[in-house]
Amino acid sequence: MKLPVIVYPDKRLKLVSAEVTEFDTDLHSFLNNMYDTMIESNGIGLAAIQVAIPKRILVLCIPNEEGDQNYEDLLEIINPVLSNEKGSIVYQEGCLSVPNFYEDIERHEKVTLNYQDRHGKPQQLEAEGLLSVAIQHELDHLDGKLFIEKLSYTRRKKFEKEYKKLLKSKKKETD
Ligand code: Y12
Ligand code: CO
Repeated sequence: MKLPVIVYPDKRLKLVSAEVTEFDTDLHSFLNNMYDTMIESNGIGLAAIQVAIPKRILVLCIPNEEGDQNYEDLLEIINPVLSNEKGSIVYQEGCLSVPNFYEDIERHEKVTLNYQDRHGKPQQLEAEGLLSVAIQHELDHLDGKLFIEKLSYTRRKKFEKEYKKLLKSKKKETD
C-alpha cells in the first residue's frame, strides 16, 4: 500500500527519529508499505519520516545497469550506524520530500554501514558510488536533515524563491 509522502516545508521532516525496538509483524507491514511507496513514487530511497513516522528505518533500491529496480536489490535498513567514511563524491541528488528540485551535493565516496534487518539481525555493508550517496542522504533524514541544507547561501535563497512559486502554482491547481 502506497503511503502519503510529506513534503518540505513540513516541520515533521525536522524530527530526530527514534530507535526501533520491536521487530514484529507491524514493522514488516510498514516496511512493505515503504517499499510500495518508494517504487510507486519512482524513488530509489525513502526514510520513515518521509511518510510521517519518526523511526530509524529506511529502504533503498538502487537500479541495476539496465535501470531496473529489482526486489532482490531492496535494502531494508533499521537503526543504521555509519563508519569508515572515505573520500568525496559529487552526485546530483533529488528527494521525494522536495519535489522538482535536483542539485549537486558533495558526500563521502565510501562508507561502512552497520544496521539491523527486519528480524533485528545485525548486518554490515560496504558502499560506494550511488549506494553510498543514497545511504548518506537517507541517514540525514533520520536526524531531521534535508539535502537542501547543504546548499550554499545563495543557492539556498534561489531554491526557496523558486520552491515557494512552485507550491503556490500547485495550490492554485487544487483550489
Ligand atoms: C541520489 C539520488 C537520490 C537520492 C535519495 C533518494 N531520492 C529519491 O529517490 C528521489 C526520487 C524522486 C523521484 C521523483 O519522481 C520522478 O522523477 C517521476 C521526483 O519527482 C518530482 O520531483 C516531480 C523527485 C524525486 C540520493 C542520491
Ligand atoms: Co530525501
